[in-house]
Amino acid sequence: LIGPSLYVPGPALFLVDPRRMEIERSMSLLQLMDGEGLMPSAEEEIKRRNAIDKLSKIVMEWSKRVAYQRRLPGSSIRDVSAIVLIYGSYGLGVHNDESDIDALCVGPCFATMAEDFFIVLRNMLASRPEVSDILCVKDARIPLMRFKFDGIPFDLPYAKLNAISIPENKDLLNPSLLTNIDEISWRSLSGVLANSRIIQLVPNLGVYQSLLRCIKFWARRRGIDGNALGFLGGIHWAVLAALICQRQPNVHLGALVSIFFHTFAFWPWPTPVILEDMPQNNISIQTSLMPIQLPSSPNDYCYSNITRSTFNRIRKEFLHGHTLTKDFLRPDFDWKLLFEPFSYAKNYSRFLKIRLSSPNKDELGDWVGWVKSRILSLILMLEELQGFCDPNPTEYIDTDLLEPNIVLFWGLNPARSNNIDADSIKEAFSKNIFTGYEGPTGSIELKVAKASEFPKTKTSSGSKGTRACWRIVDGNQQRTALYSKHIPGYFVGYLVHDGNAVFSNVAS
Ligand code: 3AT
Ligand code: MN
Ligand code: MN
Repeated sequence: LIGPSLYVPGPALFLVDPRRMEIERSMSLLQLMDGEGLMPSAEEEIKRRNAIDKLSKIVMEWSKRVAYQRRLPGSSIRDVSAIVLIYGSYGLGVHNDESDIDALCVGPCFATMAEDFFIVLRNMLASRPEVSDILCVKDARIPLMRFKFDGIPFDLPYAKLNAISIPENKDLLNPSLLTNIDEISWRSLSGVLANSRIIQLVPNLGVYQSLLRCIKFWARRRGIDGNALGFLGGIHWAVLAALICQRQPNVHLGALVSIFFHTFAFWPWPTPVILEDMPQNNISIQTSLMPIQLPSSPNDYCYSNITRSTFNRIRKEFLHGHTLTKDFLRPDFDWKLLFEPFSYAKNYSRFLKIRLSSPNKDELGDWVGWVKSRILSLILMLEELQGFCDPNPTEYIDTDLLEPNIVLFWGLNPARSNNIDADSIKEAFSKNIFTGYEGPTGSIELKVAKASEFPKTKTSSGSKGTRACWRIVDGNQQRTALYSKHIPGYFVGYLVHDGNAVFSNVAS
C-alpha cells in the first residue's frame, strides 16, 4: 500500500493493561455516540423501510406503464421490471435520523432518462400524497430526482441496464448485466458498486460502521463535511475509514479513531488514498488535492471539489483531531473534546452572509438549490481575490424575515486581514455567477458581517445582533427594510426578478 507507515503505539501505552483500557475507551465512545442520536431510532427505521418498499412498488409499476406505452407485447410486459437499490450512508448502515436515503432506480433498456424517468416517473411520484418537494436535477454529473417521501429526503438517480427485466439485488453485480451501459448510467451505478466493494474489503463490518459514524459526526461538528462546498463527502469519509480498518483488522474502535487521525494528520498528499492496488499505468491522472480512490472503479478517484482553502481547513482538522486523540489511553481523556463544534466566531473576524429568500415558500427550494449549484464558483472566485475562502456548511433560518428564507455564512478573513469589502462580492456579480436562473422570483442578499453577528444556532440567526439595513433593488422599485439596529458595514443587494438582475452597493 502507498502511504505513510503503519501506526505503532509507543511503549508508554502498554504500561497499564492497554487492552482493557482500550475496550473501556471504545465503550465510552459508543456511549457518547449513542447519546448524540447517531443511531437511527427504531420508529424512524420502520418509516424508512416502508418508504423504500412503497417506492419500489411505484418504480415497478412505472416500468410496466412505460412498456405498455412502448407497445411491448403483453407477454413481455409481464417480464418487465425495474428496481430500487439503496446505497450511500443508508446502504452502508451508517445513517441516522437526519440522513437522506440514496436510492438508485434501475430500469429496463427501453425506459429513457429524459422522458420516462424525468417526466413519466416524476409525474407518478408527484401524484402521490406521500411525495413532496420534487426537484429534478438534470444537468448534474449524476442527474437525479430529489424529493421527500413520507417526509424522508430521497436522492434518486437513474441507471438503464441492457435488459428488459432487472433481477433482484444480488444478481445485479453480475458482469454480464453490466456491459453496454451508457456513461451516465455507469456513473449512477458507481455508488451501489462502491458500497458493495467497501463491504467486501473491510475485515469487520460492525467496527467499520462505528468508526465511520464517529468520523462523520466529527466532520459535521467541525464543519468540514460535504462535497458540494468543497469539503469531503460521504464517499470520501467512507474510503478513508475503510483504509484504516483494512490496515488494522484487530483493533478496537477507540484505537482506530486515534490511528485514523494519526494517519491522515501526516498523510503526504497528493499521494492518493488507495484501497486496492492497481497496475500503475491504468490509474487516471489525479486532479484533486486529496485524491481518494473510488472503490467501484479502482482506476478512478472519487469526484471532488476541494479547493486550496478547504484543503487547508481539512488538514488542520486532521491535525487537531490527532492532537486530541493521540493519548486516548490517558486516565483523564475525554472524547467530548473531539466533537466540540468548530467556532466560526472565534476563528474569523468577518463573514460573508448570504441570505436567500422567496415570497413563496414553494419556490424557495428551487431557488436555494440553484444558487447552491453556483456557490462553488463564488467560493473559487473569492479565494482567487482574497487568498482563501472557508465555507461553512451549516445553513440557518433568519427568524426576523417574514419571507421564507435560508442563510448561509462564509468565513472570509481571520483577524490578520480585515480589508475585505464589498468590492470582491461586486466582482462576483459582474462575473455573472448568479445569472441565468429560470425559475420564479427569488432574492439573494450578500453582506459582509462581523463575527458578533454570527448565529449561535442552526435554526435562528441570533436576531439580537443581526438587524441591519437591507436594501433590495430590482431596477424599478426600491424596497428598503429598516430594522431597529444598524450595523456599519457594506451590503450588496441583488434581486433576480423575471430574468432582470441589478445589484447595488450600500454603505449603511
Ligand atoms: P450522508 O449520510 O448522506 O451525508 P452519504 O455517504 O450517503 O452520506 P451522499 O448522500 O452525499 O453521501 O452520496 C450518496 C452516494 O453517492 C455516495 C457515493 O456512492 C455517491 N457519491 C456521492 N458523492 C460522490 C463523489 N464525489 N464521487 C463519487 N461518488 C459519490
Ligand atoms: Mn446520503
Ligand atoms: Mn444523497
